[in-house]
Order: sequence, then structure tokens, then C-alpha cells
Amino acid sequence: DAWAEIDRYDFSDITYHRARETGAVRIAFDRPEVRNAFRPETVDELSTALDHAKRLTDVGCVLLTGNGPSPKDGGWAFCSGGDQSIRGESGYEYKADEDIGSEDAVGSDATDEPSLDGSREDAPDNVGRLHILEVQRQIRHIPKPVVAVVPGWAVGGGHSLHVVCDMTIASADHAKFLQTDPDVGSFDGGFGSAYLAKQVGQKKAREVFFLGKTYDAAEAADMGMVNEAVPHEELEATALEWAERMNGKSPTAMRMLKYGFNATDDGMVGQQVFAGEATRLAYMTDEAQEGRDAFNEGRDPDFDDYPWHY
Ligand code: 1HA
Repeated sequence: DAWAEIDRYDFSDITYHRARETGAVRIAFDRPEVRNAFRPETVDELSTALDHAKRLTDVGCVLLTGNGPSPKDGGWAFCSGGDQSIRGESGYEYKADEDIGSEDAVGSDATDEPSLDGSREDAPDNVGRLHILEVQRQIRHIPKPVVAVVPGWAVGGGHSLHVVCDMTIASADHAKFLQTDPDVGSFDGGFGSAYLAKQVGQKKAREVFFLGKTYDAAEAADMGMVNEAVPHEELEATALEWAERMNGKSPTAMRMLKYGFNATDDGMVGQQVFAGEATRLAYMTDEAQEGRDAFNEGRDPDFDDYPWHY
């Protein structure tokens, strides 16, 4: 009841809701019949929703989850990773319908260049995509906590998505964590594995990938990659509770903390993102505004009022 759908009716692979009272958005994979596997269209939609959520200044938390259960067999899933049925030679391919990215669509009007408006109709070829990695970076850089709410399977690239989220809450009844990457000839050598090792330790992370065992929510919590396992029927309510709690905190402090946590693992980019926020804070001071005003008024700046703090 807390949720209102955000007006964007052309989403097909996700749903996107906003809880105005709570200051949260809920982005959910909506392909339960394939355990919420993602295809390029899904990734595009996810990226659009995350970018929108980033720009909502009264929203302090993003919940990322998977809708269910499957109408086919009642199974629950967060996400089962890349849709293997549309995996081509070099990545995941857009569906080859008449309008989008298919050989047939590449008619006489096709150019060699992608369009500026992001449409794929004039794409010269249906290139395989791995752009879920761009979404991982969005999750990493969005200036508010992203919580993975895992109602069922988190597998392969879906497992990596939960790893990159700031926190994970999982259904004690149905959540299952599994890495199949090397079974299907794939590997997330970035956040999905190396960052997982920061969470659970090197030996355990290597076990997750090299043995490919399935872990339930309690085991995943013991391991340190899940914050809390809760009864299935309490999953979404608990997630909303967490969102409300976080949304009550200082937005600046939360942003600085997220980027502070990221910085050591994100190298120069981590430093850049953290420093950008420090710059924003500095811009808000009279001292920085004196510099701006002096330039605009064609005079030397006078910083005498601003001490060299220690
Ligand atoms: O590693 C990466 C990347 C790395 C770097 C850069 C980019 C990356 C992008 C993606 C990925 C990956 O995600 S690689 C890993 C891809 N995912 C998998 O290997 C998981 C495949 N699925 C499973 O192992 C199992 O289906 C399952 C453990 C998730 C669930 O098992 P369960 O409960 O026994 O259900 P199951 O009967 O197997 O699945 C239900 C339906 O969902 C099946 O379809 P149906 O027979 O009903 O027609 C099944 O085929 C479909 N399905 C499940 N997962 C996928 C899928 N269809 C396509 N792709 C899937 N990933």
C-alpha cells in the first residue's frame, strides 16, 4: 500500500515504484518466469530508473529487488544474471524483432554511427552487450544507499548485483545464493568477485566461485555478505523500515559515508567522487563565494576573514 507506481509505462522488464512517505524507491526485476534473468532491455531500464532515483532529492534509499513468484512454478528470484537464451558471440543481444537492432532493421537508412538519442534503430549491428557492469558502477556511485532485497535466487550476475549493493536483506525462507559464472564460461572479475572477497574473506569468496555451492540466507549472513535474514512475509516491510530509518538521517553525512566507504577500493575514481562532494561543501562557504565574487567583480579576492584552520 505504501507504493505508488512511477509514471513510466514503457518499462517492460522492471517495475518502478516510489513510497513518498518513506522516501524510498523500489526497482524490481519483472521477469519471474526466467528467475528474473536480465537481457539488454532490462539493463537499459534498470539504468534509466537508477538515474531517475539519483535525481529524486527527497529519496534517500533505493531498494533493488525481484518480483515473484514465477507464474510457472511459484519459484522466487532476485535475479539469475544474464539471460543465457539471448547470449550471442560477444555478449547479450537485444531481441531481434523487426524494429530493434536486427539484421532486417539495418536497411538502406542505417548508418555506421549510433544515434545521439540513444535509439538503436539505426544500429549497424546487434552488438553483444555486457553493460550490466555500467549499472554496477551506477549502484556504486549513486549518492544514497542501495539495498538488495533478495526474495529468492541471486545467481551469477544477479549475485554480483547483490554484492555491489550497500546492504543486503534476504528471505530466510526462499533466498538462495549461487555463483554459476564459471559454469557458463563467464566471469565477473571486478566487484562480483574481488569486492565479495572484501566482504567474506579471500578463502570464502574463492569457494563461492570455484565450488559453486548454494547458500541459504542464514549461511550468507554468517558469511558476512547478507546483513539480515528475515521471514519471507516480512521482507518488504523490513526493507521499507530500513529505508525510512536511513531517509531520516543527514543526506550529506550519508553521501559522504557511502563515498568514504568506497574510496579505498575505487582508486582515483573513489578519490574523485569523494573529493567532488568535498568541493560541493566548500562551494557553500562564504570563503569560496568570496573567490567567485572577486572574479566576477574584477577585483582581488580578500580571504582575510578566513583563518588557516588546523
Ligand atoms: O557473469 C556475468 C557477467 C560477467 C561480466 C560482465 C557481464 C556479465 C553479465 C552476466 C553475467 C552472468 O550472469 S553469467 C551467469 C548467468 N546465469 C546463470 O548461469 C544462472 C542460470 N540459471 C540457473 O542456474 C538456474 O535456473 C537457477 C539456479 C537460477 C534456478 O534454478 P531452478 O529454481 O531449478 O529453476 P530453473 O528450472 O532452472 O529455471 C526456471 C526457468 O528460468 C527455466 O526456464 P523454463 O525451463 O521454465 O523455460 C530456466 O531456463 C529459466 N532461467 C533461469 N535462469 C536463467 C533462465 N533463462 C535464461 N537465463 C538465465 N540466467
